[in-house]
Amino acid sequence: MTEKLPVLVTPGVPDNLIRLLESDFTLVREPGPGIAILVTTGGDGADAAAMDACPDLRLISVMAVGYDKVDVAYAKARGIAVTNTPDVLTDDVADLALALMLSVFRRLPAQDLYVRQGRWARDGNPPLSRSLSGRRIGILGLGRIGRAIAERVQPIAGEIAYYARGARADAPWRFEPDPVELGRWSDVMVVAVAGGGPTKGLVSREVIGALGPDGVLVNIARGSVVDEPALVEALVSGRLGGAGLDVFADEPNVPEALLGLETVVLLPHQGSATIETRGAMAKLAADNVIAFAGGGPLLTPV
Ligand code: 8YV
Repeated sequence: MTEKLPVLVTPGVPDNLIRLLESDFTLVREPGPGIAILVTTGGDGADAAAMDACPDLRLISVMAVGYDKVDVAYAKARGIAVTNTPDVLTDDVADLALALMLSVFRRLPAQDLYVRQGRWARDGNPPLSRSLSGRRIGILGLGRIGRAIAERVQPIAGEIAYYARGARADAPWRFEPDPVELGRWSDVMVVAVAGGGPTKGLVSREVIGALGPDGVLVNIARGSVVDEPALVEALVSGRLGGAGLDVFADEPNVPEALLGLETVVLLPHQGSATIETRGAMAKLAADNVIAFAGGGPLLTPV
């Protein structure tokens, strides 16, 4: 009987992915020689030290579309392939971006609490909220997820514009090469760029200021893309009208000053967190491992 290949799995790897691998591979939790495959998540990643702890590493399979916590340059220098799980989560993440826009403008969490606390019967109708329909929507990043968000919001938006590293010839929306100008133009800015060094702090204090007291920021990408201290200051002072945040700079820690703001909707990184999508992500991450072990082409190399 051929010996099962060892696969190093990081602590964040969920049970559904473990179950897909455990019958064909020997899953291990400690690094060491002889381990050619590492399975990780977007949150766990794999840095140079993790790769060096496995001198025989040849594949890193990431169960996430965002691989900003994987040192890809070091992996490539070491001849280690990296795969992620794009496409299978696009719809859920884009759905949640729309849900966050509606939640902030219509104050859905505060309205729900108003009813649950008996205040409707005691105090009458709550304060009016604001319309999302007809607004100017700025999409920061027009990759698969940014494009899916634009397509979802188009039927209700007034106008859509986007920022990207370059204009997209097939995009029917206005291209704005300056994130600050996009912020100035937008009623809502949706952050949809990939995380990592090139986009760190892209939503700067200046961009936040340009969005202004009637502007709303929605972030379903990575906390690292936003100057979080500047965001908190602007929300607390009212210099930014509101925010819908699914990601944060130091998850699971959320700035204390945000917890009491009714202008902010806070989610615990739920973009892809549905039974259906996490199942599809786990299968794709496992299929990359199985393809590698079988000597075949990888399904989704980065
Ligand atoms: C992951 C995500 O679940 O795919 C991504 O990039 O952000 C989520 O789908 C998250 O990275 C947790 O590992």
